[in-house]
Amino acid sequence: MALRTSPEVGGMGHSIKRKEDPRFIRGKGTYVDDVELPGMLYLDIVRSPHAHAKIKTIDIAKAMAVPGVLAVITGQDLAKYNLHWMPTLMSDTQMVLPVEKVMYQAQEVAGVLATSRYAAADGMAAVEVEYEPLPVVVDPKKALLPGAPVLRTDKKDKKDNHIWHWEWGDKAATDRTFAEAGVTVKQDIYIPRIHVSSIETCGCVAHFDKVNDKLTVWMTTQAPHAIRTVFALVAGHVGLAEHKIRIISPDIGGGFGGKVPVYPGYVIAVAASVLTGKPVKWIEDRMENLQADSFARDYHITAELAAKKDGTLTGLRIKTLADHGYTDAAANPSKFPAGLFHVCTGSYDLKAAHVEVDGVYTNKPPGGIAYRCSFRVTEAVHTIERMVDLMAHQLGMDAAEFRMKNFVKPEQFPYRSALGWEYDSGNYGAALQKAMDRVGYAELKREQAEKRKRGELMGIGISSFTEIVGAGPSKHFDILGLKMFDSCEIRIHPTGKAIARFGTKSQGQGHETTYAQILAEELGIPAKDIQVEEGDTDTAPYGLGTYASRSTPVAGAAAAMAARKIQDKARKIAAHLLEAAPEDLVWEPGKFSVKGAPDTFKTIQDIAFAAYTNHPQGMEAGLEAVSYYDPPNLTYPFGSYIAVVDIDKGTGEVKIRRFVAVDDCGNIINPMIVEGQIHGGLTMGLAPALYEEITYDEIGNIQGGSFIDYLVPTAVETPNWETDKTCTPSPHHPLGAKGVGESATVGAPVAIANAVVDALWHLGVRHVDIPITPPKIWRLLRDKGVNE
Ligand code: MCN
Ligand code: CUN
Repeated sequence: MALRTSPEVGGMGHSIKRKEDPRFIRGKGTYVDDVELPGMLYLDIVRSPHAHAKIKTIDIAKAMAVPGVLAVITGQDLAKYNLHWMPTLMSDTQMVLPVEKVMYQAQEVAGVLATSRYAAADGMAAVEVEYEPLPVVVDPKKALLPGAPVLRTDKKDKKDNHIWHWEWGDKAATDRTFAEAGVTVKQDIYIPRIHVSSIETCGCVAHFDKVNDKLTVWMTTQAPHAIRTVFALVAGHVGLAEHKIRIISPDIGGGFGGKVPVYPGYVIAVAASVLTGKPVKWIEDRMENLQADSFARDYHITAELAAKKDGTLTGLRIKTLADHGYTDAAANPSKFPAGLFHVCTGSYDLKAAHVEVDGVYTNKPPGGIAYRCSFRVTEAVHTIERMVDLMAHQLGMDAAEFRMKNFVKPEQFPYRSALGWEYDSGNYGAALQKAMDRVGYAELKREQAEKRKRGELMGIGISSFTEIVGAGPSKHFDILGLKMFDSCEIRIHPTGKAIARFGTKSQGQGHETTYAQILAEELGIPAKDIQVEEGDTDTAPYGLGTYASRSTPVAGAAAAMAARKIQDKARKIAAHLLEAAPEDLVWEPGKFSVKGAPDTFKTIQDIAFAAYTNHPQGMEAGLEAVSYYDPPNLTYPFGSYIAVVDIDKGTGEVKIRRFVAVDDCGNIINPMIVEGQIHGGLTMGLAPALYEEITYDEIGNIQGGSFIDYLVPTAVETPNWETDKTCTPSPHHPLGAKGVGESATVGAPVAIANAVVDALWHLGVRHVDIPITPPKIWRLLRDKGVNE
């Protein structure tokens, strides 16, 4: 993309430094825990040691005797106001605090309110709860067997643990592709439970001002407006109306999807503040965050892929069990209980496909949030890229050549996938070719063949993923009925400086910089003169928030549209000032000049001043605009990643020697920020590929509930990422941009998994589930007789 603005203006394409960083790197950010209010109380939470148990008694006497402890809040207390249950984003129900039984280990059992954080913790430890253990259901397959204990006894008519069945696609046509196929492959794939590990845990400060009847909540949320509406809907009956609720998301230390849901802690803090009239702070500790907040993935997939003998792919069939824990609290668009999993035909031109997913209850914390992933696209990409690789190897074809043969071709865009998505634009072959050139693909293949002769284990793995971001068009996308538009409101001040407010909320992505750059591009006002604000529901226009890489596709588009409204008005003011007809003016970023007389012009700053001092009679004063943007389609960024791995035969350790990532997110606003997004995303993709997993033992004890055994990669484990890009603009986005915040996390794990299988294929290995740990590979090698 050619640059249209100077570095001083800093429009699109300039790697200007992040405006928020001077604050962050000096430790001067304001996070929730930095909020201190006079008379503030502290909340700590008693949690269950059992995965499934009746609560017989809760004895608070000893806790109340702890100096500083003011109250212990139980489910019984909340039940008086009918606040002991709350709705989830998927219209299921979730306990705020239990009355009868607990459903997973680390579930909230009671809240302890005290005058200091320490007193709250001591009080928490002194609450005595007597439990009666109940049979625990951990395995979703067993949960569906007849005779399995029914978990949701709160639901009157529920006789099993099945939540929903969902299917999509043409079953008959898909079955036909399999009946007529020359080759088919079938594979069970488990995508394990993982958890985001943001630097900042979740928390809030709730302050109910009894004088003004107004509730203000500073909270770690990615979606402040939606949360305000949910609070109003849930607590309307106790007098909390929406105009009396103000949600403020201050600086956030990483969201990654984990800060989309409403957690019981927030609600208990709000209830405590409403009851006491005092501000109440609740901040999770690291283990609470890891053990009790919503989880991601946990998909048990069986996939089948069909092709002709010549290697032309034809059909895809998938059956999946989705482990949702004890409640379906997934953060998906309402219409799609399995998120956007049905983008699983990926980058390939398939004739037909059919997907089935069944949601299941187990005694685990709620699952189904998207860990840096647009609603299950990671699961979809992992499945199709694993299957395509399997098919290529099965046919004895080169994995890159096989992909090239089956890609949706550039001339097919806009392309309607077998499962009904309309991909906006793409050039998959170009991205893969670039990655192959960069990594030296042919040379690596030769090296691999030689090493194999010597008994060394080396693998090359490809992932040519298609992402789907920017939810979404109101026709299909809503959350609890709220359409997934987003917004931007711009006010230009008389001196030509501006403030712009958005319905999204940055958690580290750099919105203060990149939104200002969009406006600089559209208006020619330097990015440094534009203040960007998000996250305060009293001031920002309504929007659905930041997740699923939707900020650029949706709110970024709103910014462009609002700026164009301003430009329209500015043209009229300029015409008035220049005594010319509006249509005789030419715009270039920052000024209007008279056609044919480029020296006769007015700058946007002149125009802004005139909007308040000398506007045309009959025109309203001021220079501001708002846009609520309903995207006509999603955006489909894509990329090709190539991982080169060496496997240590003695230890089973996988070493990533090279990793080349070619990404395409259309036109780029800030190349440095995009590069940072991809670097971070790749490391977050490495994490589940090799390290991160949460499992449970047979009685529901969490394994991996602390950083001792939940392995988050550090700089030491992280290879040198080699990044590159292609640029295929989105045809429908006003700036030609696509989202990019999650691409790398979506695309990376399966490149590594494919590389490992490639290294072991000649030994008869067809698949390895992630995380690919040394013991897993060591055992495989032992079974194949490679080591002793
Ligand atoms: N960008 C750009 N040009 C493009 C696309 C994006 O310059 N063509 C810039 C954007 O302007 C923005 C950043 O890249 O500054 C990410 O933009 P986008 O892809 O629109 O994603 P969002 O801003 O909506 O961010 C959400 C995405 C998600 S869903 C997760 S999860 C994630 C991610 O961003 N969480 C993050 N990246 C994160 N980065 C940080 N530091 N912290 C998180 O919690
Ligand atoms: Cu999908 S994790 Mo991000 O959508 O906040």
